[in-house]
Amino acid sequence: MPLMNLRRTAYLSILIAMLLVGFVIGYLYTSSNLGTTTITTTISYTVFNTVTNVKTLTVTQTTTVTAVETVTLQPSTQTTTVALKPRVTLEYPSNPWSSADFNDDGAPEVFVEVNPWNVKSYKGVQRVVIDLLSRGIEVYIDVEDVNPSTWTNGYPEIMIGRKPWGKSYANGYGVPFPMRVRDAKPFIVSFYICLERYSPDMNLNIAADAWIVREPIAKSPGTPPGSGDLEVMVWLFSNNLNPAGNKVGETRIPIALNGTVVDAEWEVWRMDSVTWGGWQYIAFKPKNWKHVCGYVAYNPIDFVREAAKYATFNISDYYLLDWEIGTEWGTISSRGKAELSWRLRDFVAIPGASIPRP
Ligand SMILES: [Ca+2]
Repeated sequence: MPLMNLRRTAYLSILIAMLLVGFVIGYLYTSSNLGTTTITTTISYTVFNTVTNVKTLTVTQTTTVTAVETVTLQPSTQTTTVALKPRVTLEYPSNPWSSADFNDDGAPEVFVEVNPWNVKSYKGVQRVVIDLLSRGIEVYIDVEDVNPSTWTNGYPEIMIGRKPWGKSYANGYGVPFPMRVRDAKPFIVSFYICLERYSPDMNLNIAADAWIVREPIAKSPGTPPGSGDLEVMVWLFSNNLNPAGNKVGETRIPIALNGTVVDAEWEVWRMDSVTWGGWQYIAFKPKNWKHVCGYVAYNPIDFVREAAKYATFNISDYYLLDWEIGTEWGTISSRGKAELSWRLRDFVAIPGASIPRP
C-alpha cells in the first residue's frame, strides 16, 4: 500500500478510536448520576482503559497529524497537542511543590509535592518529575545522613483537593471537595503505580492519605488539624512499616487491581490521638496481599464510610478535604539511608462512579 494511504488509514483509525473514546467518556459523564452499582462497575473499567488509550493516541498525534491534516480532526482531539510544558521537575528544597493542569484549562487537576515533612537535615537528592502527558509523576529519592532517623521522614505525593494547611483546592477533576461526610457522593481514583526500586532495609509504604476535619477547620483554609480531627490512610504495600496505633479490626472493601475487582481484606489500625498533632488516625492495611506495580481503582468514600465506624467520635458532619497518593519513606531501620524510585501515571478521579463488591 502506498505510504500516504497507509498514513491515511492510520489517521482514520486513530480518529475512529478517539471518537469512540469520546463517546465512552460522554456516556460515562452522562450516566454517572444513574446511581445503580451495576452500571457504575462497567463504567469504571471503561475509563480505566480509556485513559490509557487517550494518552497513547494523543502523544502519537502531537508530532504527526496536526501538521498534515488538522482540518479533519475533531476539536476534542487536539486538546493536549500544544502549549504544554510536558515535564516539570520538582526538587527539594529549591522547588518542592507545584500544581498541575493536565488539560490546560486553567483549573489544576492535582498538586504534587516532594514533602519531606519529617526531615531536618540530609545529604542527597529528593526529586519528583511531573509528566503532564501521562498525567503522572516520577519519584526519585537517594539520601543518607537523614536526621532524624525515624519511621516516616517524607511522603512524596500527588493529590486532589486541599490539605488542611493548604490555601486552595485542586478540583479540576470535578470531585467537589470539601465534601460533608453525611452527603458524600462516590467517586473513583484510578491510576497506574509501579515501585521500581527501594533499599530493602528502609521503611516504606504505598499509601493514600486523607483529611476529614471539623467544619471550622474545613471552612478556614490554612488551619492545621488537631484534636477532634481525623486522618485516614489506605495502604497498598508496606516494607518494615506498620500503621500508627494498634490493630482494631478487619474488614472487606472492594478494590480494582489490574482491571479485576477484588473483595479485598483489610486490617484496620487506629491511634486515638497522634503524638505529632493530636488528631485521630485510622489506616486500612492490606491483609495478606500487596500491590507493588500495576493499575489500581477504588472509591475513597467506601473507606470514609468504614472509617466512620471505627472513629471514636461522630464524623457525619465533618468534611473530607482531599485524597493523596504517595509513599511514606523512613530510615529508622536503614540508619539514615534511603533509596527509592517509583512512577505513577494515568491518574484520574471520576465523580459519581463507584466500585461494587465482586
Ligand atoms: Ca485542568
